Amino acid sequence: MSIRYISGGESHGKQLTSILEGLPAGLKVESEFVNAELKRRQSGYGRGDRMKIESDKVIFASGIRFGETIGSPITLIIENRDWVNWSEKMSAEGFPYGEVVTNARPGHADLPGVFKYSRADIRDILERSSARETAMRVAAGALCKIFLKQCGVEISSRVLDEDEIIKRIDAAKLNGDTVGGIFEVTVTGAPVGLGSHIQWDKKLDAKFAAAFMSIQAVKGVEIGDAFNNAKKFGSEVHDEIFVDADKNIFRKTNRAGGIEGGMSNGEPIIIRAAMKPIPTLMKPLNSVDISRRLPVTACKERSDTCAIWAAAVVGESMAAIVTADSIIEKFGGDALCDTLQNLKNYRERVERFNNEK
Ligand code: EPS
Repeated sequence: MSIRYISGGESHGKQLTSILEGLPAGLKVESEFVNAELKRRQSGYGRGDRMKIESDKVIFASGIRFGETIGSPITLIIENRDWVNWSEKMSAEGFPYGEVVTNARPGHADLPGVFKYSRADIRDILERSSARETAMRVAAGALCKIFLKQCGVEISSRVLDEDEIIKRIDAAKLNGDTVGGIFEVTVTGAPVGLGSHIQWDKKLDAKFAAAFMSIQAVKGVEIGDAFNNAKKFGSEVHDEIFVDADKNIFRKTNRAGGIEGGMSNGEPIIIRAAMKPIPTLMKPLNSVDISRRLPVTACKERSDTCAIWAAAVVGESMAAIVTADSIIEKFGGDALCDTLQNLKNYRERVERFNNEK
């Protein structure tokens, strides 16, 4: 990996912290853009009361001087406003305080987590499995987006069947239930040839799939119309290749979603992800109390009814991290001027190849 991103922080802990390493020196960055992206993640229909408490703002704690990256690891901090209500229950020192969570939620990390980490309090698991940490992915992704813009690459997203989902959220709220959905992220302007066919771990689609699957509650990922294409004939699926009067090679369709053979092919890259309904239900499902080993209903943590619009913004951020990583891997990432010059040379070389008479 050319870009390394790692984060720490519990949902109701003091703060989220992350280190983003690998962005070139000389990139002009502003906290306003990062904060605007953080705000986008916090909105969307079906979010819970927590989002009324939080108003996420980034703090740059290293790697940036006078508004420019300097090539060293970038440390990012987002403070949790809700910490004031949790400082005793989540204290790093002292004795256990507050109620122990023992009712596991079906579909959540709760049960496998307590087995794996040998914890008596499910809170020790749910605090980190929470989607709160995705705020930091968005901050890191925003910096990658700023870099990508310099490279002529833009990232956007949309939620599929929005009207239908909104109706389902209204019904779910009344029933104490939750709703999932599908979102789509599009990467435009990426040069042909990011990723590679030569090895499993170099394939660009594999990198996107892993990055998207790592988003909380995402259970399916497709590139282009993958699941639909699987039901069709090859002749209906593959994007035919044509040549125009000037001998330029082109295509009329993009059913492959911009990736062939594990490489970007110059078309927009389209990634879709299916999010299951959030496992925290206000009308909880049957479960077991892990301490008393008795049948109970699952715990009711304050939660969202649906977070699909937030997930779409997180998806954009993961796509930004993967795309920036692939660009830096191919074109270098010490000084921005070198990266951009290398990218320009490559784009020109590809253009000449395409125009070869
Ligand atoms: C979450 C539960 C809710 C969400 C939270 C993720 O938080 P709380 O338990 O404090 O009400 O609001 O999402 C965020 C805090 C966020 O920033 O996205 C969960 O259980 O995953």
